[in-house]
Amino acid sequence: MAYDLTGNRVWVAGHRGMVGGAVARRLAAEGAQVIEAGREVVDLVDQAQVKAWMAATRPDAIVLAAAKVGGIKANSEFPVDFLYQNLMIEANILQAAHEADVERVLFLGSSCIYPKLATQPIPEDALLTGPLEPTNEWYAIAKIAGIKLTQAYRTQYGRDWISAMPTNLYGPGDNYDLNSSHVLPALLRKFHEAKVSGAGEVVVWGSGTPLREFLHCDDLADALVFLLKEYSGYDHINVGSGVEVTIRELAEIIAEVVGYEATLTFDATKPDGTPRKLMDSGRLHAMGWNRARPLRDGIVDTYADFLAHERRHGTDD
Ligand code: GFB
Repeated sequence: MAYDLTGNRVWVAGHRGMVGGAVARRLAAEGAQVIEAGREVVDLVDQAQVKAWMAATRPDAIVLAAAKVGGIKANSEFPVDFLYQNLMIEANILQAAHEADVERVLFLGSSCIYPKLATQPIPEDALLTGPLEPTNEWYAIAKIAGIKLTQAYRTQYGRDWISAMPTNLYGPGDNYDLNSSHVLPALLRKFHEAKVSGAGEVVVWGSGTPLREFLHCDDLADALVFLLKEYSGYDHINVGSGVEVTIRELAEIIAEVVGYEATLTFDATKPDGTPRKLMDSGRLHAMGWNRARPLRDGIVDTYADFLAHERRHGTDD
C-alpha cells in the first residue's frame, strides 16, 4: 500500500544542502509538513544531541540527505572527514530514529558505492563485488555502511526503512568552491569567469575522457518522494537519468549554455577518478518513475540560478 505523505511530519536532514533543499521543496508540494533543523539546532555528528532532538521532535518520516560531500579533490584530501563524519551522521540518525519509533526513513547513498570496474550500466546487485575507486573510497565505505545499517534495522526490528543511490547530481544551490565542488558546478563557474574576464582558456582536470551520468537535484527529489510513497523493500534502488557524457562533452555543453567558446586545457596532474559509472535504473523505471529532464535543460536552469546568486558563490569577490 502506498505511504501517504499528506500532513505527515517529515524531517529533511541536510535541508541546507542542494539535495536536502530540493527534497524539502518537493515534500512541501506533496502536502507534507517539512521539519528542518540546522547545525545550530542539532549537530548531527554528536550522538547525544541527535538523540535528544529526535526524542523531542518525533518525526513521522526522515529523508537522510545530510552528509559531508565533495568532489574528487576534497574526497582525496580529507579522508577522515568523509569517513568519520558520514559514519557518525548516519549511525546517530538511524539509532535515534529507531528509539523514537520513526515509521519511514529514506537513506541516501551515492553511485560511488559500486566497484571501480563494475559492469555498465551498474545494477544494484553489483554492490560489494569488487574493489572501490580509491579517490572516493572513504565516502563510499561510509555510504555502504549506511545502506547496511538501514537494512539491519529492517532485518532486526522490521523497520520500513529504505535506501536510494543517486548518480552524480547538480542543480540550484550547488557548491561552487573550486577546491571542493563536483565537476559540473566547477566548469559552470570556470566558463562564466572566463567569459567575464575574456580569459580565452578553461582548465579541465584530468583527461576529459571519463564518463559521468548526471541528474538534476529536482528530478532526484521527485524520484525520492515517489520511492517514499511507493517502495518498501530491503534492496537499495538506483536513481539515475541514463544520460551519460564524457567530461569533454560536458565542458562543450556548458560552453554553449554560458555562451563562451574557450580553449580547453586538460590538466593531467589532476585525477580522472573512475572511468565510467552509469547506473542501471531499470528497477525504478519498472516501478513507474522515469522523469529525468534532458541534461542541457538542467544546465540552463542551473546557470540561471548561478547568475541569480552570483555573490553567494564568491565569483565576484
Ligand atoms: O565530479 P567529480 O569531482 O567527482 O569529478 P567524481 C568528475 C570528473 O570530472 C573527474 C573531472 O574525472 C574530474 O577529474 N573534472 C574536470 C573536474 N574538471 C574538474 C573540475 O574543475 N572540478 C572537479 N571536481 N572535477 C564523485 C565523488 O566522484 O562522485 C563523490 O568524489 C561522489 O564522492 C560523487 O560520490 C557522486 O564523479 O569522480
